[in-house]
Amino acid sequence: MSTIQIPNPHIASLKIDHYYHLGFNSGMDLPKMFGDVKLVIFGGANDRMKKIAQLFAAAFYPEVDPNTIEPIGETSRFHMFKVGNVITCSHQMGQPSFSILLHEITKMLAVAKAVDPVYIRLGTSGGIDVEPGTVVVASKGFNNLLGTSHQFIAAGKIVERPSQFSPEVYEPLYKISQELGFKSALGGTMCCDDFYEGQSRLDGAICDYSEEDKMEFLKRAHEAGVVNIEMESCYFGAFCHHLNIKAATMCVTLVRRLDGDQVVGNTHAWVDRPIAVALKYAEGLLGLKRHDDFKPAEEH
Ligand code: R2B
Ligand code: URA
Repeated sequence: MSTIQIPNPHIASLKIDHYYHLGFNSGMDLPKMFGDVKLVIFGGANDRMKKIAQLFAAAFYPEVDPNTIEPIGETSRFHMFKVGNVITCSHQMGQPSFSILLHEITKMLAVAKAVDPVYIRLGTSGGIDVEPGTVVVASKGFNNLLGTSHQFIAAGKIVERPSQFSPEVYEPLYKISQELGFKSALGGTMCCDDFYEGQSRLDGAICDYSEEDKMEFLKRAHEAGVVNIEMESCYFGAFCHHLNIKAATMCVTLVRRLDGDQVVGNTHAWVDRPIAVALKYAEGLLGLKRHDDFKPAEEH
């Protein structure tokens, strides 16, 4: 058991560290506010993170009325909710946005002395060769050159960090997903910095490659071990691995990219699946009795 260790030596010289985008700072009584956090659930959208907070309240914290749950802190960028030992927080779209959230929330939880918090991203994705509605649990993140590292530029130099998730989190998630009867896969999740050209779609406003180029790349990605494609996992895996934070990404697929690019129809039933898996996983992690009977919406 340990708290998060922040390796940045410069933080110690700050009298107060302001977590600007979250609206909290290190001068607040963070141990009282966040010292009990055991699980942090991330996902793109504000309303989904509110719904997940409400579902966690109904499942594990019957003393909390789900209708009273509101975002805490600054809400212009991210929506953060705290229910019992759980934080849910939206990260919006893409690695740059998520990176800001990860730096600030992690420093905050370190000061709060939260013990071994587990980070899980629940999201959506495009599957390469799996049926829409498949729950994909990531073992590692791929960049869009098909390497398993995240590359970025810091102080004018390229930095590269391996992107890996934690077997002690992704293995149980995959097992639970199968036990709940969802089409499930465990493997690589590729991350791109945009939804259209970056993911080799043919339906963006600009497309300078051919359909053959797209198909060749998707097949090559599949052969390299990529199961699905989204926009956050590579950074997430690299950040958490670097700081020794237990983490996993679990994304449902909304489209089979070998068949097409457009995301159409009612995807709500699918989006509930990773949530159902996370709730079940949390039973063990939190060690709390379940009070709900949450079932994902039926497929139409
Ligand atoms: C999945 O869905 C979003 C794009 O529609 C993006 O945040 C992602 O990773
Ligand atoms: N999110 C993505 O980033 N890509 C998809 O294809 C679907 C959802």
